[in-house]
Amino acid sequence: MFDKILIANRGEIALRVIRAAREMGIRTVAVHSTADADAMHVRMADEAVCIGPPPSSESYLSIPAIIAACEITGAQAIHPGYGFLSENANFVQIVEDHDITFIGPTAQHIRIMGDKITAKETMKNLGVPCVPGSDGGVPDLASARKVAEEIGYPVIIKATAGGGGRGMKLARTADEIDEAFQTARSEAKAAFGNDEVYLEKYLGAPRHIEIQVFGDGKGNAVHLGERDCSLQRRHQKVFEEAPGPVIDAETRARIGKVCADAVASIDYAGAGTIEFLYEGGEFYFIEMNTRLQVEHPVTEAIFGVDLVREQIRVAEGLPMSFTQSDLEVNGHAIEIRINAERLPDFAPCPGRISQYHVPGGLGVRMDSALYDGYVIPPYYDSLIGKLIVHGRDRVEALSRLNRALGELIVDGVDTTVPLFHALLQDPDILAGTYNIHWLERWLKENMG
Ligand code: MV4
Repeated sequence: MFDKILIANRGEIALRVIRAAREMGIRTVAVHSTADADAMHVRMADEAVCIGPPPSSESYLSIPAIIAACEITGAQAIHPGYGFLSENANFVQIVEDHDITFIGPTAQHIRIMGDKITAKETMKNLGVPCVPGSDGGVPDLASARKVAEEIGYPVIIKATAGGGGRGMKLARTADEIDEAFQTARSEAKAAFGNDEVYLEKYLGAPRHIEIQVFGDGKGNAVHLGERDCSLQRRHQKVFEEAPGPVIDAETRARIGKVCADAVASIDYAGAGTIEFLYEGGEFYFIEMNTRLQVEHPVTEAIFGVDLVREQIRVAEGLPMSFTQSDLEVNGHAIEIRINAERLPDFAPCPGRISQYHVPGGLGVRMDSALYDGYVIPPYYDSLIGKLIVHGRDRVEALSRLNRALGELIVDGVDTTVPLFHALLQDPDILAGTYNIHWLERWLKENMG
């Protein structure tokens, strides 16, 4: 059993991990940059270690500084949260070489899923349905043309080292393939130092549906249904919900089992998310994330589980505290991401919080590291809070969200809260009839 863990992160996710650890009787070590000396995660942890100057590259991404903080405090394990070092296989390797436990999957699993071609090949071999496309990498223009003709236009060219929307190029017709291929290659080389690309059929109007999986690292795994995260702006999620408005119980059980069986068969450990595009009633695998995700609370709400607690248990070598048959969907949950950004352009808006009031009541959860007088530093991402609501059904969740938003006060900086007041008036949001392009179009028409 761990008696002390270090959290290699900041903000709301650091608090999320501290809370789970404390409920398990585990002491916590916060790490922070000099810009975060007054941050809530530093105050809430049992101990704190300053690991460097404000830029992430010299603090939250500094592997030597984080390992040293572990050694100094005697922390036996590291929880990486999301972002930063959470999907860095080299970091995991170094952590393990220092006899520290990484709370998450193995370096090898992170490496496999980090290379998008290898991830897709692995998933395909495990029976997960994938987007039609090239078998592996596309080495040259002649191959790109050939594959595109075979699968039919439009096609999308993606960098194997990309992911999350980085390094993609669309070719609508054969006229566009040469330029798309060359640009994709050279941009991939510049951005990732790896010019390997692959090709897929371009799906025109899918939804983004992701399946939450969880493994014990010993061949057992479960799924915790899906989240619909189609509402995105520039590949940043804005609004997420579970269950998906268009996924029924039978579909959930079927794709969920495919995903759980796949990760069980590779002895996957901890939380994972298998991302799909969903169009015409079919699932098409695109990527797997090997971390706890920002939007995990909607899954926690409808299944009544604590995913961070389970991550820590599995890292300790314990079994998960539930099996598939224990897991049943209860109601509907929605999360909105509140960013310190100025509308309509979403420009980051750091500064001092002059007044902060958190909504409460039945079915309301606010995950945030804000407090009255807190100064949001300009160095990190602009997520300042997640408001999560849970209701018996989608209609109740939506009215609860509307009610909770009315109670929320975040003064002193501009936030994306007004966007959600507006979205909650929209018939498509109320009906759940949206896809991955809906939000960008809505923003152009309503805030453009
Ligand atoms: C696609 C696609 C259409 N067809 N792949 C963007 C993020 C990355 N995870 C995958 N992405 C896409 N891949 C095929 N074959 C459209 C997107 C896409 C997208 C996906 C999910 C959520 C929002 C999106 C916005 C634009 C494009």
